[in-house]
Amino acid sequence: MKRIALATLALTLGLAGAAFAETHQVQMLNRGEAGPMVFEPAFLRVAPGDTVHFVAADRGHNAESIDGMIPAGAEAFTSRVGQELEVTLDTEGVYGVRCTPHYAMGMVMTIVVGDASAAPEAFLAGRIPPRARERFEAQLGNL
Ligand SMILES: [Cu+2]
Repeated sequence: MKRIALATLALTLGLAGAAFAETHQVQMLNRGEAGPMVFEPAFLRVAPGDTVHFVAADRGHNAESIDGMIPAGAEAFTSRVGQELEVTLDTEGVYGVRCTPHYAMGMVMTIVVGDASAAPEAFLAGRIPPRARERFEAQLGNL
C-alpha cells in the first residue's frame, strides 16, 4: 500500500515538473522578416525538456534535424512536407534544423537547448549550401 502511495506521489511530481516545460512555436514561412523561405524565429534558446512546435503556416515546408549538427546522443527528427511537428528536446547542445526542400535557399534555423555559449567546432564543418551557411553564421551570433 505504502509503495503504491509513493508511486502515485512520484507520478504526481513528475507531471507537475512536466507542466513547467514550455512549448515554443516556430513558423515555417514562404516569406518572413529575414527574406524568403524562413523559420521564424530562426534562432531559439530553450530549456531541456521543452517542446518545439513547427507550425506549417505556409505549405511546402518541413523541419529536419541535420546529420552532424545535433548534440551527441540527441535523437534526429524529421517531419513530412506540409505537416506540423512537435519535438521535445532533452539533450543539451546546439541543433541545426533545415527545411529539406529549401535547404539550398537557406531555410535553416538554430536551436540551443540549455546554456551552451558556443557551437561545437564540427557544427559548420560539413557540406552546407552557401545561403544556409550564411544564415547559420548569423544565427550563431546570438550565442
Ligand atoms: Cu521550406
